[in-house]
Amino acid sequence: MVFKTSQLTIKNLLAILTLSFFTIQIQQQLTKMSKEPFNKTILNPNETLTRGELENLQLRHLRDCVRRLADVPFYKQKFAEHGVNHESIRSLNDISRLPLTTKADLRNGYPLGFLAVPREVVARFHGSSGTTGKPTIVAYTPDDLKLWSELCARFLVSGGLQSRHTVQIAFGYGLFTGGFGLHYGVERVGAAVIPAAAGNTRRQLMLMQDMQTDVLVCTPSYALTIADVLRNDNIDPASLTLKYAHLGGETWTEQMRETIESSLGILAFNNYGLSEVIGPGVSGECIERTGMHIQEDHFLVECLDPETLKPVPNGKPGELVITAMTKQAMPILRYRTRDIAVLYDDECPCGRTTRRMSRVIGRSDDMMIIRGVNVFPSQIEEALLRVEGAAPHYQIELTRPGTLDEVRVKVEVVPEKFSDKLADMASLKRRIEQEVTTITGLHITIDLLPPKSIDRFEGKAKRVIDLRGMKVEV
Ligand code: DLL
Repeated sequence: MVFKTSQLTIKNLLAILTLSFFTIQIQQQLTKMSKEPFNKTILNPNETLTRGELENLQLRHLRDCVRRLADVPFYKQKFAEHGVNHESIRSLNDISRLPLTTKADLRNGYPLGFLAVPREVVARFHGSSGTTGKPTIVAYTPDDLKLWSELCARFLVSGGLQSRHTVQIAFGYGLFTGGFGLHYGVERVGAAVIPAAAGNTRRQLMLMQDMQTDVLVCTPSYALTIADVLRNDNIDPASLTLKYAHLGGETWTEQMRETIESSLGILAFNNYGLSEVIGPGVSGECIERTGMHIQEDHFLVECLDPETLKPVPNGKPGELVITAMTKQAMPILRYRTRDIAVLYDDECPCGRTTRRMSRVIGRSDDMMIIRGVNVFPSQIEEALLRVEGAAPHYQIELTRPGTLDEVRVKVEVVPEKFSDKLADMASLKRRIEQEVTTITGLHITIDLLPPKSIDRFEGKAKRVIDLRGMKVEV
């Protein structure tokens, strides 16, 4: 799908960011209500380098990375086409001379075409699920695994983790990088891990109560599912010892954060990453929650217009393109993540000097073009959660009855507001539709559903049901 940067979309995105800013202020108030004094330790001195020191280190890492990639067939050919080698990288700006890498390139190299070390040196494989049924395989040497734990430990510590804590990991353990990545990150901090894995929500709650879990690690949608069961079973969140959650792996909004925090009585921190680059550990929030600090000593992050592939002006949303410079088994150059976010380079009061990224606003490939307007699912979520009575459980259904995309949003009503009075439900529906129009500029039909009618998620949520390929009667 082609990304069209329409005026309206940029306006909408800026509106989201402005709103997020105010929500961040509220979040900071909440921080003061933390259940224990917040530990502001910074794990690695590289997180506080001056810009000059950092750029010198990055340049060394980038040149070394290009040198190590020269024998990987894909890059060997691309370097020849672009007329570059490691010696042509004289400044960080020279990154624009290097080739981009896409998911399709990795797929063409399936399974191990991008391996940059002899296979005997590999210590672990992971993979990300793909639309083709075959995962994209990624590989790690023992040093890569050490680095990965260190990077996860950095963001965990920046979000309050201390060695005396007990951490319950409710991510899938398997090819998915979430479970193992966070597991070793927690161990690196010296905290205790409960490798609960995803699913069996009542058992998760039992473990949380019996083992006095301090920190929960999972996807935001699974945190919401856990909060739902807690409320269903009439468990008082104050009876839990839970203090923090480190959530990532999928897009979520500030409104969703508020819901998770208030229903579990915790502080929830966002962290970001992707398997092709390393897994979780690319960036994560500190206590200030003014964006996720990027681990810039290992990753070079560009923010490009997805259509022109030129850098977007500072502070504007664009596609993140990431170079993993220091990985041994599978370094990657300029990987097109498809994730749309904004980069911030102003000072953060936490003391880290690294640039930060906003939460992911959407993906250039899940952007919907509805009657010519670009809409991201996160904008719809934001609108829903602004209306009292709408639950954070929804599904966006895309159809194409003629030549244009049509959208319907199915959203659950919270149990306290669900009523058999038609007038009440009609008024709620109207208020939601108005809010969606304010944020997206479009009239989108809302279908209200009774509580608990939409499937709950244990891993990443599936919010968009795309029926455009199928014949649909409407
Ligand atoms: O989801 C790695 C991860 C696991 C990150 C656990 C954080 C926590 P993949 O399965 O390869 O890897 O999916 C990567 O997930 O390109 C984003 O679109 C999305 N994503 C990851 N973290 C976030 C986040 C893992 N915090 C894809 N906010 C990425 C929004 C996220 N989207």
